[in-house]
Amino acid sequence: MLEELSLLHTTTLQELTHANSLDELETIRVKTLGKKGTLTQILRGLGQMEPTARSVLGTRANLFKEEFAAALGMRTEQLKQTQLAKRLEREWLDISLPGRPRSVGTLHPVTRCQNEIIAIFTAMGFPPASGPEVESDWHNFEALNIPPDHPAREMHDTFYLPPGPDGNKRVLRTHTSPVQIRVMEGQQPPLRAIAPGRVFRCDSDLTHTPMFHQVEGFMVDEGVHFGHLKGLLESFLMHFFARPLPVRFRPSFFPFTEPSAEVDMGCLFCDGQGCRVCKKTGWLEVLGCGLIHPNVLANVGIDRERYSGFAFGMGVERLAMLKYGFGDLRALFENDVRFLARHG
Ligand code: 2U9
Repeated sequence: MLEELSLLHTTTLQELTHANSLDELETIRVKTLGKKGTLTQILRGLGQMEPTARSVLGTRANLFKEEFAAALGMRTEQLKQTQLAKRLEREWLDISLPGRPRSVGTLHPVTRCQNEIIAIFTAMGFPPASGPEVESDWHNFEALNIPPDHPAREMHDTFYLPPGPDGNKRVLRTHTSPVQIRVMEGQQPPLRAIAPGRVFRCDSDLTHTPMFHQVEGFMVDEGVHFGHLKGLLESFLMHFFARPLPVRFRPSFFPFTEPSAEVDMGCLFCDGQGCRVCKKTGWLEVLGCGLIHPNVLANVGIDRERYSGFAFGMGVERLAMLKYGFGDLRALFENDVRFLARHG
């Protein structure tokens, strides 16, 4: 029996040393100390033995039991450590790596420009007004001193629509001027407003799109003159392009203003020296303006003898192209997110 115990002692401790998993350790524990385990049976058999042999074998068997428990504990701890080390190796994470940025949407460059224009004029006392995109012939043409046979109606290349329920002619507005007619029809001077929004012209080539954005504006009061208009527009351009700029007014013609002018500013790309963008002139055309034609004031029931006013208009796409420095109008309508993110 002593030899059996000695052999069991040697093999069991060897098995513990060579075991490579916690499952294997459990198998060895059950095999040795489980209900029917080898050592359990030896310990159980002690009762039937005669006292001297029992004492010798009992002492040895109990020593083995303690040794086994200690060795099992140690090996369990070793294997747990190894397992943890392997897991850490497998699951390591470099927390110093930069995170993956989320792509965030931006405003369309035209919207952004329009918002900036609105902010500048609002700060100068011209709040935004809005009106319908489908307009009556009266608001889009007649009231603005553009009679039925006037060549400006062809110049505008209008999208004509079938008449409305009231039988009146309808068009997609060719400018935002009708918004200002509606403001004037509803109130008496002093009046100030801007009209930002989409306009439509039956025109499509490299420099024209059938839909584009305008911001127009006007003021009507006693004693309003061209000097007020010049001061306002010069101030607007310097705020919008965020730099001092030479500005000049050239005589022009619009049916709804008299006198009328086109506004040029010093070329941003060559500082007025002459380049491809300004076609060697040193100037860029950016606005149209004038004093409101007395016929227009009379059309909306404003006393043309007592009051005078000015009005101006600009194309937002054109201003966006100049501000962000890109040459192709189509970039604004292709919706390539790389372009939009750069200028958004
Ligand atoms: C009322 C009376 C007069 C608005 C004006 C312009 C001159 C002008 C163009 C700029 C580039 C149109 O987008 S564009 O093609 N606009 O040159 N607009 S005066 O005059 C008005 C408006 C409303 C009642």
